[in-house]
Amino acid sequence: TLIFTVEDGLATITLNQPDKLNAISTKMKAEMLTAVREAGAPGSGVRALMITGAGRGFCAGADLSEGGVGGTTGDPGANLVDSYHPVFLELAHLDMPVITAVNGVAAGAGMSLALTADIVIAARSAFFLQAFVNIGLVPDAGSTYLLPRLVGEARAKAMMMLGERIPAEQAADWGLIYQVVDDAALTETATTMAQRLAKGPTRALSHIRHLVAASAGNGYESQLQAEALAQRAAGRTDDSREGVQAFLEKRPAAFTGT
Ligand code: LHQ
Repeated sequence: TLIFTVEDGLATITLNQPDKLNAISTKMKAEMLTAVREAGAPGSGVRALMITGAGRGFCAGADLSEGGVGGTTGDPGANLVDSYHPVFLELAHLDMPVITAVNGVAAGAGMSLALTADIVIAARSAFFLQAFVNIGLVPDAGSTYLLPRLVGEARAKAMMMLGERIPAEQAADWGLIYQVVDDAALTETATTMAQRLAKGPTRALSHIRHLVAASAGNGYESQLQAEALAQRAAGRTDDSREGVQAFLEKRPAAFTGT
């Protein structure tokens, strides 16, 4: 239900249930967990992860054709805790940059998945949908955490309560995502950006994503402290030495991720 490839330090997960707009089936959740773990495993050589979808959708959220949203136990809460949260937490804990290339609809938990990325790029025809309320449910898989932080409570609550499609351009205007590109340019633009990140100073990029994630729960002083700790670690990397040396020698830096 997904395609996982690794090339030159870039791992790509392509959700692959196009006839269901890549709705998240039980099998897909298990495969996602395996793929994300493989990407993040020490010694994997992976330095960036890109997630995209096959066909005309990115991800339509929970697979509603599997007999409701309760998963194997019939309890949606347990379904989330048992099989969604491990995937989303594994993604959040990855020590590398994550990009989502949103090629079409990102709905429900599929929208939550899109927003787990550090950088979200969408095709012009894509749209974002807090689909949950349309089936009498509440936003999950991190949407109530991420969405208000990205667009503010007014827009977040309107999206969550009205369950309306938000076109990619509007999402970019709101600051929900980073960039919109023409449909035909999505794969190349996102892949080029992800390849660039895969050749970046991986330790620094990892600290950046974790610092920004931590900032939501930290006060100013604690965050200054967190920055100092991360800078101490980043400043001791080969990539930091290389970056400074390359600057002084007026040449591009050759980062190795160490
Ligand atoms: C689908 C789905 C789908 C199966 C389209 N499942 N087949 C909640 C509770 C607890 C634990 C787990 O997690 C969650 C999280 C959630 O994500 S809840 C929200 C679940 N998602 C939705 O409610 C979205 C349902 N889908 C839609 O509203 C529409 O399909 C969207 C807006 C995504 C796309 O609309 P269209 O572009 O008009 O396409 P379509 O509706 O014609 O869909 C195309 C096909 O994909 C169709 O199958 P068919 O055999 O008729 O061609 C759909 O049945 C299928 N599909 N979403 N989630």
